[in-house]
Amino acid sequence: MKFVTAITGLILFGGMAMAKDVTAQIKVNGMTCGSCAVSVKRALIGTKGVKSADVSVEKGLATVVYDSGQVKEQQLRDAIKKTGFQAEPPKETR
Ligand SMILES: [Cu+2]
Repeated sequence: MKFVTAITGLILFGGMAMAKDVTAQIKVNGMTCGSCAVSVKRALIGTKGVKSADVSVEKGLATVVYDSGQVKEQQLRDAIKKTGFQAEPPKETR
């Protein structure tokens, strides 16, 4: 029984290492009211791998929690761009 428990533990741990939740803060330009934020939020939540999205019009910022094993930050920016708003490129690109 101890052996089985050890194997199960390894499988669970391995799965967790592959699917990593990442929080990204993406600057979004062009939002003017609450419904702008809602459309950005909907686009993000509708993207595969996104766990949650919080969009602030005041800050012009989208805070997205996503599974890095399923979706990349670039795809989140593309989803934002499809709604007609501008997602600023990440600052740390050098
Ligand atoms: Cu609006």
